[in-house]
Amino acid sequence: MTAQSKIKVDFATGNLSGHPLEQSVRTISDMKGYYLDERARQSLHPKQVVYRVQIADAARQGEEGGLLLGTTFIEPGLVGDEYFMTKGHFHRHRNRGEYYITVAGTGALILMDETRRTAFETMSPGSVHYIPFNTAHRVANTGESVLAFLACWPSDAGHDYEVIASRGFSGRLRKINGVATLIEEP
Ligand code: PAN
Ligand code: ZN
Repeated sequence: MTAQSKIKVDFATGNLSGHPLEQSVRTISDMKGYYLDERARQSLHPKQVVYRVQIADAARQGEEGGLLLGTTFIEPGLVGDEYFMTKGHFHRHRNRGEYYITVAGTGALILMDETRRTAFETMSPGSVHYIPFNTAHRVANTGESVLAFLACWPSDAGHDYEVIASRGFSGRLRKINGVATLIEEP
């Protein structure tokens, strides 16, 4: 007996299709507090999309032993000299890792361990990134086109946005003389 998979990935764009599929959107107004230059953020249209996330079989969230698959699409753009980026999070269960696989565009995966040491890996189509447990992760689009990446993570990992929302990462990825540069926060 053969069964047809219900979800498909378009490897040109990263787009997931089929069902069940859950989609969420983060706009400029959702990103209040995440950028250094708050006036630059306010000068952009509040409904401007920063990123979208598609999650296959999101009902599995919280299920021990399962895996989730999603695609994130980050628009190109800047808030001051900071790139459009995801909010970033630790997993609520700190001992849960994750894979990111870049499909389209160019970007940077910013990683911060629990001692607040921050580093980044460059992302381009085909690049595979392992996010170890106990590590906060955020992605910035450093290119001129949409950055799309697939993610696979344990369904019971959960998302803890609190630490990043209140303290941020210890470094910000900024476009300095045209180059993505990690600037340590004072
Ligand atoms: C990803 C992220 C996605 C959006 O699926 O959730 O890229 O980023 P934020 O969750 O930080 O807004 C993932 O890391 N899941 O665990
Ligand atoms: Zn994650």
